[in-house]
Parts: sequence; structure tokens; C-alpha cells
Amino acid sequence: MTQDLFDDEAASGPLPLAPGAVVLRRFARPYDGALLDAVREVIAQAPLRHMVTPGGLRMSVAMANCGDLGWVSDRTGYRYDRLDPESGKPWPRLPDVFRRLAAEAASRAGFEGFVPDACLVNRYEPGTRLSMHQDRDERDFSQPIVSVSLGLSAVFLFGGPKRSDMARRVPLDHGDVVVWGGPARLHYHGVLPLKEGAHPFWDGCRINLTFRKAG
Ligand code: MD3
Ligand code: FE
Repeated sequence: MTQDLFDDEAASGPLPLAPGAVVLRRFARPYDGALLDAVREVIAQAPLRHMVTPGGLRMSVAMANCGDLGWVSDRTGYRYDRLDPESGKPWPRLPDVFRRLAAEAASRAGFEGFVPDACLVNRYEPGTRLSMHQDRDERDFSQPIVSVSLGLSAVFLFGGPKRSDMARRVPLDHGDVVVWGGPARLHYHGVLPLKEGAHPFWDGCRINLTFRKAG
């Protein structure tokens, strides 16, 4: 029985978490050295910062962006912007390893030709959480989102199309990549408070990269 499941996966590719949500366990591990260098380069030019929600609350996740467009939040709302509001300059360019990893993961999940124009870098320290939300600031919801988890593990909450839908708890570990497309694209999701821990990738933190075609 177990062997049949493995054979199935070998034959048909990765199994979906839900329709449209494909988990690629450890897919990013072979790239993690290059990813570390690239993240450091990006945040040297666009430092991680705690943005403010339209309601005036400081987000506990620290964020930065690279690519043509970056996701920003302030008292006026959420939007994608070509410029980093902290520096007034364009966001750093998307590192080649980011572009390659995102396209390979999307292709593995059945989205050929994914060309992201935005990458949001999220840093979680112990205690940091992300409350349940939908990602709906992008122009075309038929485009997937590719997420890459690095460093400390987190418990991801994967809900449904309504805020009140029950959420599943999905552990995401170093190197796990998830492609969110199709019917899962507008599902509510969040992250439980990060637990204290140690991981060689990044001292005491979780880093999450989300690749989008925003414009
Ligand atoms: C499911 N980030 O940046 S990545 C976000 O771990 C965000 O930093 C989380 O939610 C993090 O908006 C989760 C996984 C993820 C990203 C986008 C999704 C899951 C998603 C869009 C639709 C459904
Ligand atoms: Fe999100």
C-alpha cells in the first residue's frame, strides 16, 4: 500500500495539499547556499523593516522586496510599488537564483513559463506570527504564488475561501516550496507564532520568500 503511494507520486508528480496547492518538500535545499547569499545582497540594499497596517498596527513580520514591484503597507493601504518608500529607489533586482527556483517549482506544479516580477522577503523571529489573510493585491489571480521556507520551521495555517473556514495546520521546514494556484489561490492563510529554535541557515529566524506575478 505504502509502496503504491510512492509509485503513484513517482508517476504523477508531487501530490497536492488541496486542489491547486502543491507541496514540494525540500525542493529548495540544493539552492540554499546561493539563496542565503542572494537574500543577504537584497537586504543590504533594501533593509528588512516592520511595515504598518492601514489600521496603524506594526506588523511583527519584518519585510523587504526585490524585483520590479514590491509589496508595501502603510496608513493609506496595501499596494505594489516600483519604489522602496524607505529609500525612494527601485527595489533591488530579482537575483538569478530566485528567478530560476521560482520557475522550476512552478513548472513542477504544472505552471509553465512562470515569470515573477515581485519577491517579498519575510523574516520571522521567535513569537512572530502572520494573522489569517488573503493575497489579493495582485492583478491576475490565475497566476500562482510560489513560497519558499528557509531556516526555522513554522506551522502554516491553510484555510478556505471564507475567513470562517477551518484551517489545516501544515508544518513547513527548511527548503520546503509550496506552489499556490488554481482554486487555492484565494484561500485564507496565516502562520502561527514562531517557536524559539536553532537552524544553521539563519540564526534563530525563519525566512520566507514569496514569488508573484503582481503587475
Ligand atoms: C496560500 N506569507 O507573504 S507563505 C504572504 O510564511 C504570506 O511568510 C506566509 O502569506 C509566510 O502573503 C505564507 C505561503 C503562502 C503564500 C501565499 C498564498 C500561502 C498562500 C496565497 C494563497 C494561498
Ligand atoms: Fe499571504
